[in-house]
Order: sequence, then structure tokens, then C-alpha cells
Amino acid sequence: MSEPAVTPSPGAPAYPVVRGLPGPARARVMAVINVTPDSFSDGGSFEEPDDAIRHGLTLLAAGADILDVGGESTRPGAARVTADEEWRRVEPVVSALVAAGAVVSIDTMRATTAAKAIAAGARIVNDVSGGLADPDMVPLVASAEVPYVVMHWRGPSSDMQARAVYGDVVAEVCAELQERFDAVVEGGVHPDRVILDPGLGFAKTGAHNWTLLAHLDALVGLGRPVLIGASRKSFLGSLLQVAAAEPRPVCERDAATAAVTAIAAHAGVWGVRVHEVAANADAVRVAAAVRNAG
Ligand code: PMM
Repeated sequence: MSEPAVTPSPGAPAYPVVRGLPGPARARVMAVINVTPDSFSDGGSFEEPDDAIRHGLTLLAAGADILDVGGESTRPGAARVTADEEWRRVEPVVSALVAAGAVVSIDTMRATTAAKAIAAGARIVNDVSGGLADPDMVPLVASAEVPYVVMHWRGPSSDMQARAVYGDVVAEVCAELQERFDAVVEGGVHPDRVILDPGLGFAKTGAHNWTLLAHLDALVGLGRPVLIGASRKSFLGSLLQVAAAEPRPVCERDAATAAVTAIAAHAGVWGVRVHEVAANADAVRVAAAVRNAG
């Protein structure tokens, strides 16, 4: 997609840039491709490689800046898959989307999967565990010299909601993210390649997610690029109940997702991770026009 001029006025706050990635003056749209039978919102839809590839090409044509390919569900309660199975799922999809010219991110907690995806042309590692699940991940990312999404994580999806206990969720998530940032930099990852993500829904209740979104200034204030993944998550479904205690179905949460995108992009986040692209690509441009006019 050609980039229209969203020229920042003098003194407008800049959008953060990540070493090794393009730096438009707006938030980036990272589009999700879950090649899984059981992911939270799109599990089963793109389990076949050809379906996932076709979907990726559609997302790219709709204006996605990055395609985030994952082969292991992280929904609450999800069990791990083997490394072989994870790679079997994502390999054809990563390879085809790289060949199509996409900037591909690999959504994995495993260093071996990340290494294979990088060898196949992936340019970003998105690790929901922030390096905590696999001790080999940080050294791998450091030596591969690729951008690294470090998400706030308190433990495996199997029982993560038991860890959704905070006194001050904003202060604790910021402190724990800062701790992970320091650890990955200590481990050799260049600081300008690190992207921080509060991990909405990961060891967080809906109320925690809303509080974090109300305090994006604190997350952005960590001074690092921030990624927000609110897309289609349960807290949006609960907000938009179709009847008492009946959450809005997953496939009807994209307008709410775009609203979060506009708020997050206006707050100066580096990017948003979303399932639907067109409305979110518009939302980041609207937010940038307002922000850059400031
Ligand atoms: N959420 C999911 C998976 N991967 N990665 C990052 N960086 N941030 C997230 O919030 C995130 C993620 C789970 O959502 P999905 O099952 O709808 O992909």
C-alpha cells in the first residue's frame, strides 16, 4: 500500500522506530495468522497451510505492515504442542508469505522454532513469554539480530489466570516489563530492537486490561516501542454483551478492536496486533493525523 503523507507538524510527538524495520509516522498494523486448531478467535479457520497463506495474502493486500504467524495457541487453558508440530504448522506459511514480500513475524516461545523461521526469512520474533519460557530464546534473538517482541507473561497459558493478582496492575506490569527489558539487553539483544507488550488477557482479568489501556501513557513512558494485542479478546466480548452474561461473539468484535487501536495509536504505541486489517489500518492513520497535528 502506498503511504500517504502524514507529515508530523514541528513539535508533534514522534512514533517510535525499531532498528531494522520501516518507520512510518504512524502505528504499525501487525496482522495475526494463527495456524492452529484452537486459537482464541481464529483457531481452526486457517489450519490448512493453503488457507493460512491465502488469508495472509489477503491481510497483506488490506494494508498489514507485518504478518504474525503462530503455530501454538496461547488461549487460557491451552496445552503446549511439540516443537515438531509447531514447525510443521508454520513452515509452509512463513516461507510462502516471505516469498510474497511480507515482513513476517514468528509468534513462538521456542528458540528452535524462531531460528527455523528466521532461516526461512522471518524478520521479527514475537515471544509471549518475553524470553521466560525457553532459556535459549534470548541468545538466539541476540545472535540473529532481529527485532524482539517481549510480552508481559507470568507463566504458561494452562493456569495463567491464577496469576492475575495485582495490587497496582499498571505499576507491576511496567516494572516486570522493565525487568524483562533489562534481562534481554543484558543477554545481548540490542535495546533498539526490543518491543514491549503488556500482554492483554495473559494473567489479566478484563478489569486489568481496561486499567492498562487507561494508562497507556505509563507503558509508552517506559521509552520503548509498545505493541498492543486487544484484538477480539474476551474483555471486548464481555463489554458488548448481546444479552445478560452472553458475550458478543468473537467474529463481531472487530469494530471494538478498531476503537482500541485508535486509542492506542493516539497514545503513541508502536503497533497493534489485530485479526482484521482494513478498519485498523484506517484507525492508525486517523490517530496519526490527530497526533501529528498536535
Ligand atoms: N495475544 C495472543 C497471541 N500472541 N502476541 C503478542 N505480542 N501480544 C498479544 O497480545 C498476543 C500475542 C493471543 O491472541 P490470539 O489467540 O487471538 O492470537
